[in-house]
Amino acid sequence: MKNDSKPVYVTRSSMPSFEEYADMIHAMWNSRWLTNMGYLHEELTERLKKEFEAEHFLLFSNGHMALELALQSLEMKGEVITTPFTFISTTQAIIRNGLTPVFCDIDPVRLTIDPEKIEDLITEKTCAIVGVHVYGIPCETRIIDSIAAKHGLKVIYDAAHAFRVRYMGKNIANYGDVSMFSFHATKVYHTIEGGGVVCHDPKQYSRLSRLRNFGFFYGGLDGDQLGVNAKMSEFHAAMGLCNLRHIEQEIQKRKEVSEHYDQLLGKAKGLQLFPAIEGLERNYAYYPVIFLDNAPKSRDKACEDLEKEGIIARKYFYPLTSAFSCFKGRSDQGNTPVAEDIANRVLCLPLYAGLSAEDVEWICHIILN
Ligand code: T4K
Repeated sequence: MKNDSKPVYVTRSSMPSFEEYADMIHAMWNSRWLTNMGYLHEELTERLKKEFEAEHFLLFSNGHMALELALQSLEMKGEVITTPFTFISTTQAIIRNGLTPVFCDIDPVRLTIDPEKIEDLITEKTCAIVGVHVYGIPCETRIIDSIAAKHGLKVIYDAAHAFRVRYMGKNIANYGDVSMFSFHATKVYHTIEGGGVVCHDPKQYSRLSRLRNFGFFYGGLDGDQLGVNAKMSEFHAAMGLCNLRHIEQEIQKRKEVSEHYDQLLGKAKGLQLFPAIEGLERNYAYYPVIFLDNAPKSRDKACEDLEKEGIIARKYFYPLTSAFSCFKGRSDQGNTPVAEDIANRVLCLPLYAGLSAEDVEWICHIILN
């Protein structure tokens, strides 16, 4: 039996060697050009444009600002159909733009917004659909994109978890009108703090590039957008450039850990694991497990038992964002029984490149007992 005093967290940031990072920041250190679209920022932008197979890509200080400004750049008013099964950032970005979230239920297998339920929620006030590729599971993009085209709605994907995900032969960034990625330290690919947006309309791209720089073009004199400071610094871009070199190995190691979990948990009755989805190339960002049995609070019991052994699994995403007190009076909680049920049963197990086989076995032993 395992006897290790170190906590095992839900994830652990991937890091280049100290020497590799120091080498990356060396020239910048001497030049004293630390931020404001510096050399490393521009180089990372070019690399990520290739990564996302996109013409229009912008870096941001974090994923939340990327999403909030992406929504602002679409200049919308009214209601946005969205999922409550997400991190609070998604809903906050909608509300902080003066838009009203209308919560749609999720698919019980994919855990993403249920396209069958979207059309019933469309009113004359609906302006957009905000889907979340939760845990790197793609939304049903083809159906959502066609519903949006039929009703003249914008489609925004919160792809915070979906770096390197491909779906139906395309990079996930190339669905919908705009996709936001988080490059936070807890993500598969990170820049410590950071975010990115892929969009397809050059006018929107231009607005967005001003919004992240106080509303004006860098070096310009007039600001025609109500912007903020959401620029990425050179230190963050340097980490991003280093981590990009290692992303293949990072994902491969996460795949191995995930497959080890699958082997040990796959035959257990009462556990729903990551869904098999045709056309999906995964990034192994999260390892969600759904406790299907009827025993009350079996997810909570498993979480407590793991914690007693120093294993910090996380209930991403409980509670639903529609239940957050800061949204009271700003939106209806919606009718989302599937999302509520999943939020009460889901647990994300530790998953990161250096997680040992012994730890995986110990975690599974605790869960299966
Ligand atoms: N949309 C969605 C769907 C999102 O999930 C998120 C963020 C966003 C939008 C907004 O993107 P950002 O603005 O964050 O770029 C974490 C992350 O802070 C957040 O990025 C993420 N989603 C959310 C799901 O999880 P916490 O409060 O659970 O993280 P924390 O600090 O408890 O860290 C979790 C574990 O990660 C720690 O136990 C250990 C490890 N860790 C953490 C940090 C901060 C590291 O190894 N290194 C670190 O530096 O929110």
